[in-house]
Amino acid sequence: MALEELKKRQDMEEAIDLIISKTQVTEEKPSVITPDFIIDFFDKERETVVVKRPKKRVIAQEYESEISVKEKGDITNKSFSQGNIEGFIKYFNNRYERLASILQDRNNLKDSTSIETVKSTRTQDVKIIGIVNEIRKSQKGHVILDIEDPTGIISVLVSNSNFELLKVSKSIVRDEVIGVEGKMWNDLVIANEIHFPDLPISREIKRSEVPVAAALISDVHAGSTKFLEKEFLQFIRWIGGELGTKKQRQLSEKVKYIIIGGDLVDGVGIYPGQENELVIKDIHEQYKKVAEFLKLVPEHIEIIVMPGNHDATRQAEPQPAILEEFAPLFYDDPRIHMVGNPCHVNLHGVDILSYHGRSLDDIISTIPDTSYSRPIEAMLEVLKKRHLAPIYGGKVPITPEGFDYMLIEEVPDIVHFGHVHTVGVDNYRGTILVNSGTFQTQTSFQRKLNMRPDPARVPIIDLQEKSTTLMRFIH
Ligand code: D5M
Ligand code: FE
Ligand code: ZN
Repeated sequence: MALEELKKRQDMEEAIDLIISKTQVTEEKPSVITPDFIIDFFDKERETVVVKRPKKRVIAQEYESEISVKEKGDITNKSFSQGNIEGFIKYFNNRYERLASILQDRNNLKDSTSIETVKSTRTQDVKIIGIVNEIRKSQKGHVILDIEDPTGIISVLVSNSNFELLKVSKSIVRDEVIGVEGKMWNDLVIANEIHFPDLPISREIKRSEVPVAAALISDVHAGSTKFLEKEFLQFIRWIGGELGTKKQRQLSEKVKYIIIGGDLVDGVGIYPGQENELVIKDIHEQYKKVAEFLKLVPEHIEIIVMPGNHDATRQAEPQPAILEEFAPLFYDDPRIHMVGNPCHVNLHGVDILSYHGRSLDDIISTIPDTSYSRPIEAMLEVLKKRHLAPIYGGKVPITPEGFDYMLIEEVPDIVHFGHVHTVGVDNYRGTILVNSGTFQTQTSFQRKLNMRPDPARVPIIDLQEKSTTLMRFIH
């Protein structure tokens, strides 16, 4: 009667072959082939077939990618720096003109005048816009700012009795562009108000029309002994829909983009004694390691790769994309987009400004009340100044290009930084601020500085809902 059961199968010969081949390797091979055995066998086969069926399409696969990198904001393949005094002057003129024009758009600075006019006409009320040349404190506790525009330089005094303005003046840094309202007193301007270019108070919120999300990461530091390889793989597996609660998997289905904000690898020769903290001592091999991980990311996801200070490209900012000779596998993969630092990427109509964030070291060491443990506060300062690296000649090496790439001219919908290895998410005047943390645990250097990284946490931004979820891949 087993034969009757077999005959019911569409292709009897194939069915027999299948039974023979499969039963040879199992322990269930019965001495007599019964009808029940055949029914049972094909039931089990069916279960196996279900598992082998191609994975169901996820949400992000249903939509075409919409990605554009703003050419004008990316230094890759076009550094014109003259590296001389003229280049330097051109750079600061460009910075001044573009930031002054943002400040002039504000109602209270529309009628600002040049510093030369202030000096020559000796009017009582003064409104000026200038670059902060120097900041000093007088013996009596007044703050004195030397402000310069293309026509001249003037000293602005913030009185020791004006507590509110003194507080504001604490966040002023050298080389930024500010607006000042005040009154003349001898050769000094006594400041009443100080204005930063800042973001507009309100504007239209831009969203994607389709339900897609972006995962923002940075500071992977592959090659380092402190690289959290297991946790990074968990992240990749979550992206692939293999891990997480139902809700977390639903979110992973929307992920269509991964932006990597620099420090993909630990590099070599970045700091003294680094060789003792490297498991992979060849930078090509370090990039190969990252490429192997990225190969596991589902095909429909686009990956944007920006350099940081540990990556293989010039150190001075703006940085061109990671060089092909060090990371050829990245250039071979059509869904990997190699961009410079900083870069402006538009995804489904949403503007994202990504910057590695090295200037945060200068901001945190200069502005009181900013710290490595709360990166958003330092990022806010940068945003209000509408400049990613306002302090020239600090820890961040800046190449004086004729065009200031570090200026935040258009208001971004999302600002993505890394570098400080701590995570932060916030919203300021309609702009989402993210620091994407790291996949590296504390290094010996960071231990000496008492810097505590917050590793293996990844902000995911739903570009349609404009909401952020902070995933954790570490216990
Ligand atoms: O930097 C990660 C963080 O650690 C960042 O906030 C700077 C700090 N850091 C690391 N190395 C140094 C040195 N040598 N000097 C000053 N600050 C440092 P990352 O660039 O990711 O290593
Ligand atoms: Fe880093
Ligand atoms: Zn860094």
